This record gives sequence, C-alpha cells and structure tokens, in this order.
Amino acid sequence: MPTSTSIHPILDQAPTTESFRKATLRGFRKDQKQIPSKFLYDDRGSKLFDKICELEEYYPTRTEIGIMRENVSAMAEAIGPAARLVEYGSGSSLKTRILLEQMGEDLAAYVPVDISKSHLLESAEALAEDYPAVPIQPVCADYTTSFELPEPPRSARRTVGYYPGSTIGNFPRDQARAFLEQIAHTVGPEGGLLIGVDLKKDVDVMTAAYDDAEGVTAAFSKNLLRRMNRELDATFDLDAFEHQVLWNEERGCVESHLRSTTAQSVTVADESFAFDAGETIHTEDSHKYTLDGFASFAADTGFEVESVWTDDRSYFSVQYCTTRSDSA
Ligand code: AVJ
Repeated sequence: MPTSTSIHPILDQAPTTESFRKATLRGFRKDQKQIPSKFLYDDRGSKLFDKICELEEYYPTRTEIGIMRENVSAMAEAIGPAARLVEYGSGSSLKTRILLEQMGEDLAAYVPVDISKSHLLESAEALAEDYPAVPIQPVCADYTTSFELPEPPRSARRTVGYYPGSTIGNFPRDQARAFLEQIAHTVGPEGGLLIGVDLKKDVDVMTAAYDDAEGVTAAFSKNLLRRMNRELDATFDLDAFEHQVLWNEERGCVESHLRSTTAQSVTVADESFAFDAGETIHTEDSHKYTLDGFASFAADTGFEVESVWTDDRSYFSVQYCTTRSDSA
C-alpha cells in the first residue's frame, strides 16, 4: 500500500488486552453485567459498524449525511479559515469527506482520532490520496482519555472538534457532560465543536435502528463474545446468547443487551460467571436528546450552541458550538 508523505507518524494508544480484561471482569461482577461499549470496536466490530450505517433501519447515518451535504457551506463558514479539525472516533471518516471537499486547503490540519489502528490508517491513507493539500495527523487513541494532539504542521487559527454520528449518545448524561468539558478544554478559548446529535422520536423508529432485520447489529454486538473468547480465553457459546434492544424512557436511551437464552456458566480469564436464563450483559446505550435539552446540556460544559441544522423530519441534528474567548 502506498504511504502518502502527508501522513504523519501514527501514535498508538489502542487499548490493551489487559484493559479489556480488567473492564470485563469489573463489569461482570456487577448485578447488571456490563461491558463498556468502546470494546465493540475492534477491527471486525468497526467493519460491522460500517455495515450498520448502510442498513435501511439505521436512519442516523444517512440523515446526518443529508444534513451535512445540504448545509456544508454554512458549516464551513461557522468554522472559519485555517482551522485545525480534530475528529473524535473517526472510523472511516465518511462524513469528514463532505467537510474536506468544502474546506480542503483551508484547513490547517485534519487530526483523525480512533481506537482501531488499522481502520484509522486505512482511512487516513485514502484521505491523503484524495485530499493531498490537507495535512493529516492520525492519532490512535481512546479519545475518552486525555491524549496529546500532535504539533500542527502549519499554524492554526483555532481548533475545532468534530464529533459526528451521535456518538455522544453512547455516554450516560454525566459522562457526556464530562467529555464535552474535555473537548472544550482541548479546543481552548474561541474553539469550536461540530457535533451530530440524534433526537428523540417515535420509539419504534428508534429501537428498529438497533435491531435490524438482517441481523447485522446482532452480529456487531455478539462480536464482543467472540472477542472475549479470543482475547480473554472465554468460553462463550455464541448461539446461547441473543441480541436484545429496549427503549429506556427514564434515561432517554436505547439499550442494547446480550441475553443468555439458558442458565449457563461461562469462564472468562480464569474466572467463572453464572448466567440465569434471560439474564443480560448490557453492551451499549444510545442516548437521544431534544434540541432544548442539548442546548442547556452544552451550556453546562463551557460550550454555547451557535447553529443547529436538522432534516425535515427532525430525526437528527448537526450543531455548531463554540467556547468563549475567556474559557479555560
Ligand atoms: C456509534 C454510538 C452512534 O449508538 O447509534 C449503532 C452505535 N450500535 N448500532 C449508535 C451503534 C448499534 C452508534 N453510535
């Protein structure tokens, strides 16, 4: 594979097997067994997630792309010239292409940050080929922990976070708040954040998005069992668990679970865990917001919502938030 010279040396902070083991054992000792959703995204999980984005039922991706296409010039104007764009959880950077198409040479740098190293490198190389004028500085990191931004190759007027996909929805409200605070700190005073936020709507529409007829989402979530078998010497029978989805009204999120279909005992990293029939492992939350709810939420974190773009059904929103000139 040709390596473009505009790709800067990659930093690798991908989570170790040890951190996966620790998080899994800690999560399995709780009453409601759980695994942090970031572990869904190993190489295979990231590829399955790309397939999810193309599913009929999964409205967020295509709705967000439509919003981006329709409003990209207003977005570029809001971001302004010579910005450094830092994408949190870049994956295959599909939506970013819309921004790069519009802003291209005007960007000081594009910094994709992702936990999956191969995914990150592949897409960084493809981008470098298609946008040779944009310096690309991939960072392999768990973006929820603090990581260092590489020195920009040309001076940037401001740093703008890009956090599409409503990935903010994976966090419970209090962690989402802490994360936005972290971004506000990273981008500094007069910084920006372009963020995709999924909105509350008809419950059936929301739950179907996480329980597609083809079973791609089920395979995505069961990939965690495979990963535990492979990396943690676990003994999961993939056929003895099923993917389960429910809307939690009180928390305002779609919950994904892996449900044990029988009573069984499973070994994970030399520790044995009993499952009752019907007992679940909580694997992911997808929180949904109202526009007002998100605005007041953002205001708690040092950001102010400056512009909101949505689709005609108000399924999804892309919002541009800024930090004040005197922010920490
Ligand atoms: C990547 C967190 C935005 O919650 O909609 C999609 C992940 N999981 N289908 C979402 C996901 C199952 C997705 N996010």
